Amino acid sequence: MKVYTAENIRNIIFLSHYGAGKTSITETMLFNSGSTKRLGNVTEGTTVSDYDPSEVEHNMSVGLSILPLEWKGTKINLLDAPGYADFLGEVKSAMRVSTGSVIVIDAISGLEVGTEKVWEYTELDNLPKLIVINKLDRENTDFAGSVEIIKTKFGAKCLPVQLPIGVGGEFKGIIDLITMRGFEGTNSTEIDIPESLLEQAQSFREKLVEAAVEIDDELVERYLEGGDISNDEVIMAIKKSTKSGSIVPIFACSGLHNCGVNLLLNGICDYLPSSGEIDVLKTVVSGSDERSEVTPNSKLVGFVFKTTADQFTGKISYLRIYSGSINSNSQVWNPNKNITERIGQLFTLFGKNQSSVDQINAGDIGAIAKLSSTATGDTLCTQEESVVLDGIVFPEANYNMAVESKTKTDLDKIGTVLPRICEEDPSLKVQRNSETRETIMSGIGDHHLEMVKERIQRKFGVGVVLKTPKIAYKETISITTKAEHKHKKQSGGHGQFGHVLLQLEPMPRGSGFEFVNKIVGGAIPKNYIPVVEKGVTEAKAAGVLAGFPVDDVKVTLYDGSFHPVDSSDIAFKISGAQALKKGLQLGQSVLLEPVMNINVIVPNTNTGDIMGDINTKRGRVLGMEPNGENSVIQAQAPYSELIKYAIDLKSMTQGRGSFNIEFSHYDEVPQHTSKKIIDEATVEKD
Ligand SMILES: Nc1nc2c(ncn2[C@@H]2O[C@H](COP(=O)(O)OP(=O)(O)OP(=O)(O)O)[C@@H](O)[C@H]2O)c(=O)[nH]1
Ligand SMILES: [Mg+2]
Repeated sequence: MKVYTAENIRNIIFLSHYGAGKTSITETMLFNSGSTKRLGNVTEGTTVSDYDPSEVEHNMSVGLSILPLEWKGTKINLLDAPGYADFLGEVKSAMRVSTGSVIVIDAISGLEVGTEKVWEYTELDNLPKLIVINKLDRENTDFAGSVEIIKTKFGAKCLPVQLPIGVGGEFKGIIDLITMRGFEGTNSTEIDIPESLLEQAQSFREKLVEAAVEIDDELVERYLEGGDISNDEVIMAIKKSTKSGSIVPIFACSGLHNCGVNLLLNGICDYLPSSGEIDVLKTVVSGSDERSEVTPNSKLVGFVFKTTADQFTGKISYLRIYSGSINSNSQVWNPNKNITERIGQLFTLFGKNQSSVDQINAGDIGAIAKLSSTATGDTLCTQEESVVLDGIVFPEANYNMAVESKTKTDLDKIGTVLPRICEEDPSLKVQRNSETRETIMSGIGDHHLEMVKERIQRKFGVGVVLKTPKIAYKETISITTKAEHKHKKQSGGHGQFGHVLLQLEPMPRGSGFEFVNKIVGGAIPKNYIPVVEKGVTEAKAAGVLAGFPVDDVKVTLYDGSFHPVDSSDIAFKISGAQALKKGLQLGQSVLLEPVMNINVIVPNTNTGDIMGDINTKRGRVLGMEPNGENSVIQAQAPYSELIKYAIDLKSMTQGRGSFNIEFSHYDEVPQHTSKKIIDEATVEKD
């Protein structure tokens, strides 16, 4: 591929609800542009983009693919991201480096939750966008009807720049509303507009031109005076409006049947900005809080937006260059890590294939092999002009599962594999829970973690099982009590003697466990006191109800006795432990459970259901704040009820809701729930 300057490079992300046809359209684009010689197919698992075995197996995209092609003197890096909500991390990575987006809408399913979501993301990021209504080859599609639905939802700024010729099986071509010409078949052979569609085309064109001229005072004036406006002027006006967000052009196509795809490529070149037109960056100057504007110049500014790792190729960092260029066998500065990175081999990417290159230039996307410390979200630049670009905001990883290796031999490997998997996927977190002694893997949803599990197996040959995480229950007492234990044995020779009296007091939640010595007058010799304490603290690791650790209890050693010959460390340790156990029995032990704070963001129409559901989860709604179309509900609920909340919320809101969660405090488990937990724990122990 020849070398392009930023003005002629477009990084275009394809976005949609899952299954709308992003991969099929991008595959057809690659074929039509001559990038591939064979047209692949999602259902057969033969596309360039869905190359990963998980993608082939499930017939869906899981990871982001970079698919460069050349079209009419422009290099377009197509960024095909997955539509399934669990893989939102990949979408966020790709959006961060895109200059424009194409939102794909399935002509049959129409607007879906995923469509609304990706629309919101592009609005938040001010990312210029086109819409394409896909699958127009399917029976019972209605382009004009779909346009009306889109306008109702997203506003009158969504305007067709095309009309389809024919419906369903008869869908044969496209009318371009700028040139008012028809284009038929795979090769877009130019034809006259069919007579039957002429009036409709004229009416749509009028609306389009009227909206487009708005961006330019001189054009509006001329338009109102009935003057001529050339096609190039209309295109320029639509382009400006698309960049500012005042128009979102709507296209028509069938990705699978290769109809309208070439015109969509033209549209990307005509209406979406290039890297050269959009790359002014607000960045943080390293070492200060100061933000400055960086315009592309000869100094390198690059951004790592994705990292992959496998045991054969090692680590690959996907990089977008904003300014200057990067060369193989050079050194660059990583201001996030404050280190110099050695650049070895550079690549361009094409799905799973990598081709070596010596240089990646401003505006373009490529990859670097084997960087030592650079992670996703880091900037690479020169040390002299060091700037830090904003990182990527990844979605909350709040669906948790405990991860264990399938076999003992894999146990050692898992410790090295999990950090590498996390490096590849910043929307995944792995943490050790010291209380339950489990490794907890947190992701966006169940599919996300299942895919991670598959990847660990396939890439690293390590079998893992995912389990519902254990809850870190605790035990405490409800009343102050006293307990005594005398450990006395006389079995010939040396005997054993230890005798302690303890007072156990309940303490406020969150106080922890305290041991106090109040022995006066040598009832127990000084050297045995630490041993009693040891016995008590060891015994508190497993309470009497169900073996959970004891907390929020103050234990006072206030009396005891000893034997001048038979007393020993072990005898006092046993006495301490046993006295504590008796005290816990007498102190009316209860279970404590972790309670979480959650903030749930849901559409206003869902708030009633969500609050009702929180109540059934033994939760408490603390407040609700409306925020536009959504509301934020603040609540508290026991963690045990929230383990699958990511999935519950998804089904209650059809995927529109989101939430964050954090530990708040421990609280007493109600009687009936407590009995269930104790029974289960006893069964597990047996
Ligand atoms: N009839 C028809 N089917 C299509 C068209 N485009 C895609 N499909 C089918 O729709 C299904 C999903 O297509 P994909 O291209 O995988 O959609 P996607 O948006 O990439 O899906 P995700 O990556 O999972 O979000 C596949 O079975 C395709 O064959 C089209 O234009 N017409
Ligand atoms: Mg796909």
